[in-house]
Amino acid sequence: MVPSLVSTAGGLLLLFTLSNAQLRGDSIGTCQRNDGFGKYCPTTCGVADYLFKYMDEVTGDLNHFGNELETIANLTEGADETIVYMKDSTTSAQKSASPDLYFKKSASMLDDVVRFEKTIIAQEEQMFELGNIISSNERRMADLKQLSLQLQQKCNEPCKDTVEIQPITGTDCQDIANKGGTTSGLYYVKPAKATEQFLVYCEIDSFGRGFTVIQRRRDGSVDFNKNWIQYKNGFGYLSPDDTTEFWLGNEKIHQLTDVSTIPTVLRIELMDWDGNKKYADYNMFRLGNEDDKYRLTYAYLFGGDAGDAFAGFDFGDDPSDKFFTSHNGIQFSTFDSDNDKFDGNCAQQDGSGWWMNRCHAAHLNGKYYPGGRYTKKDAGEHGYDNGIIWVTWHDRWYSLKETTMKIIPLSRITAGGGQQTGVKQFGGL
Ligand SMILES: [Ca+2]
Repeated sequence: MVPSLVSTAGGLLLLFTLSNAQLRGDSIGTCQRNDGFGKYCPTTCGVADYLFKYMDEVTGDLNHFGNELETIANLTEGADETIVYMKDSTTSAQKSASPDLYFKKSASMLDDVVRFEKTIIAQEEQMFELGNIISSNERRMADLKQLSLQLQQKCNEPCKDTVEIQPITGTDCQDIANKGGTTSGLYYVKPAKATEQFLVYCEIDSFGRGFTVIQRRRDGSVDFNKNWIQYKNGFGYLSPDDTTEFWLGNEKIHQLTDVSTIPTVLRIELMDWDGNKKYADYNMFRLGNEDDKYRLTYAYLFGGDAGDAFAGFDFGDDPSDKFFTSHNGIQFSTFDSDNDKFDGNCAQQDGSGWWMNRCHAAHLNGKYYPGGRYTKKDAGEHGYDNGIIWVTWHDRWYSLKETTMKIIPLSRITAGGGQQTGVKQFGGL
């Protein structure tokens, strides 16, 4: 193609040269001699002849040139298509490729702005809620201030909540009743062998009988799983209105009962979860000293309707059950002082200090089971952690609701009144 184009260009150059000659006319002075035109300067006719002479060739070249242009045009058309394609590609590339840094930044900022807008709306909602809470708190604070003022006024009044201890003292509660004490409440007593006085709850009835209370269970508020020292000294709470649970203490009970001249009666009062009440009186009740591990002794069941659980009980498991569950003559045991007749540790497994044999038919310091009924599962796999038991009334899987253990001189037990109307002599049950 290139040689052809060169020849075509040469033909065109010739054409222009001829045209110039034509425009100049017959200006001989400047005419150049040329072998193609003869020995004369060409004239119009001569030029025409000359052109006719080359016309076919020029036409051919023109046609060829036209073809070439057409080819080029076709190529251009392809280029257009290419350009369109490239444009599309660029757009597509822009769409798909990662945006540049600034585009990213601006997009990110937009996202941030949207997010901040959302955050601001959320925070406004929160502030509204907080505002409500603040209002609510302010109202509460106002109420509390009002309460505080009321309390302050009450506090300014003389306090009436001090424990009232009655002024009369004696060797025990009967002695206090004998001295004129008529009100049940807290008194100081000092038994003959005691080195110092101690506080007790005296239950004084209208017949002038003064019971010294040594044990009280009411609601399970005091844990009776205590050690030797605690059972020795006593634990729980003495209250002037008899509303609290306590164990007076083995040493004090020993001092109160270690009176050779005056027989003492232990009265046990029991209440179940239906409100039924029963009691048992044991005559000649006495607790040995600490060296004898506060051994329990009594002479016999003196009265009551609760049955003689202290004498043991035949559970049907073994003929020796009754003998090994009796309590008379048995030493006191705690989990840290095992004085029982059992290979194991009754106090530890049953969760209380008590006059443990192997182990018991009566167990008034047992675990407190609200509602009364408990199962082996509640009490542990081997029936440990027994409840408050008095098996001659309720079975061993029934824990009593309330118990009281109190003492009184034998001489006063028959004075009449209250539960004494039901007292029967031993053997009459
Ligand atoms: Ca033992």
